[in-house]
Amino acid sequence: MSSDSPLPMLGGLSAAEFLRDYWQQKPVLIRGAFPDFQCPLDPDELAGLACEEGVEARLVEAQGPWRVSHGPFDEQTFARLPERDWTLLVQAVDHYVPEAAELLEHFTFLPRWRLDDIMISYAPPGGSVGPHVDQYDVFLLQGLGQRRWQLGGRVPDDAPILPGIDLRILERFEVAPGDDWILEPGDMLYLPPGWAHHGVSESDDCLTLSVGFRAPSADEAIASFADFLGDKLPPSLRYADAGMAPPEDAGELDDAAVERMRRLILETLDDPARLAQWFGRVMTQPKYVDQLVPNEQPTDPAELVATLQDGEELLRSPGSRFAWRDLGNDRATLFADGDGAECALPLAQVLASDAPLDAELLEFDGAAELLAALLDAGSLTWADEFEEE
Ligand SMILES: [Mn+2]
Repeated sequence: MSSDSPLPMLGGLSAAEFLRDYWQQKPVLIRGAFPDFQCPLDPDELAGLACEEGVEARLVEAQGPWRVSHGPFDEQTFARLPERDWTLLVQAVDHYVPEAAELLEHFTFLPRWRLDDIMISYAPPGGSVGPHVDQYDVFLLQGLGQRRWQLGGRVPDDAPILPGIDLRILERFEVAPGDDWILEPGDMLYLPPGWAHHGVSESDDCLTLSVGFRAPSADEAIASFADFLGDKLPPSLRYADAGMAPPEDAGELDDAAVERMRRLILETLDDPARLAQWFGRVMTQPKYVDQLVPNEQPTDPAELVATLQDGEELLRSPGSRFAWRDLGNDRATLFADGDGAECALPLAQVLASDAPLDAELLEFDGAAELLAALLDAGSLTWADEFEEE
C-alpha cells in the first residue's frame, strides 16, 4: 500500500501525513480506529497470564497510599482485591497471545524494529496508575469498557514525582483544555514521548492495549556501541601526540591535548558500517532473553530441506525480532534477536516480513544453513511443534 493512502486506523490520515504531523510530535485521538474491535483476550485470560512464571506483571493499588506489587500472582491475590481502584498490567502480551501479535501487522507504517511490545492493562472503576510521563511513543487502544484519558502537555525531564513509591507519578498534573476524553472499544489515542497523561477506568471491565515503541537513549547507545566496538579495536589505536609543542606548564591539560582525544574518540566512533551492524543487533534484541529457547541439538541443514519439501512450515518464534540491512550486490545482513548474519538480500527481506516461511525459501543460496542456524538459536520454530505446545 502506498504511504499516501488514507488508513482507517489513523482516522483517514495517510501514513505520510501521520508521520509528518503527529509521530514524536503531538497526540492524536482516533475515534473508531478499529471499528467493531474484537479484544484479543478477556480479563480472565489476562489474569491467567499474570499468574504465569516468567510473565512480567504488576498490580497497582490506589486505595490509601499507592502500592505496587510484582507478579507472578495467584488466585488469592485477585480474591483479596477491592471492587475498585486497582490496575493489573501485563507486559509483552503479543509474545504469548498470537491474536495480540496479529494486531501488530496494522502498525507496519512504522519500522518493525521500532516496536517494543503490547502491554495490556485491566482495571475496575477508578483503576489507574496515576498521572505520569513515558519516554516512548505509545498507541493506547481501548479493548473493552471505557477509560477516561486526560493529557497534561509536555513535561520536562526533571518534573517532580511522588517520592517513596515504585511508580513515577507526577506531583503536579494539570489537564490541558479540551484534552479530556472517554475512549470506547476500538478508539485509539497516540501519545509521543514526554507527554503527561492520566487514564482512569470508567467501567467494570476496562481493558486497554498499549502498543509501545523502543528508542535507545544516547546514554545506552553510546555505552553499548563502545562495548560493541571494543573488541574490534587494536590496542595500538590510542591517544598519540607525536610532534606536539613543548608544554607551557607541565601541569596543564591544554586545548591541543583535549582536541587530540576528541578526534580519537569521534573518528573511531564515526564508522557507519560498524554502526549499522551494532544498531541492527540492539534493535532486534528480544525484550525477554529467556523467552528464546535454543535447540539442544544442532539441526542438519539437509534434514531441514527435506522437512520443508515435505510441506512443513517454519514460524517466527513469538517475541522474535528481525530486521535487515542492505550490503549492496544483492547481499544483506539479517539481524535476528540481537545477532547478525550475511545472506542473500531477498532471503533477509522475506525473513524480516510476515510472509510464510516454506520450501520456496530454498531457492536462495545458503538458505538451508541460515534457517538451521535461526532454528537452533530459537528465532524460528516448526509450525507443527508450535501448535502442539
Ligand atoms: Mn503511560
